[in-house]
Amino acid sequence: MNDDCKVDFGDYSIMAFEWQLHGEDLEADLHKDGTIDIRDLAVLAEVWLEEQPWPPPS
Ligand SMILES: [Ca+2]
Repeated sequence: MNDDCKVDFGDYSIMAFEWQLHGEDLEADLHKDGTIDIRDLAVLAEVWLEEQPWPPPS
């Protein structure tokens, strides 16, 4: 989320800041539904501490 190609506490803090917010331009809306909730946290947990381009290449 913070564009350093690594999933760590920098990203977690962005999610925590946006937690339970609603909107279209939320950085932490990984499960694209316009809300920051447990589904986005699940996506973050899946890639925790991985280093890769984000979004992943399709
Ligand atoms: Ca979401």
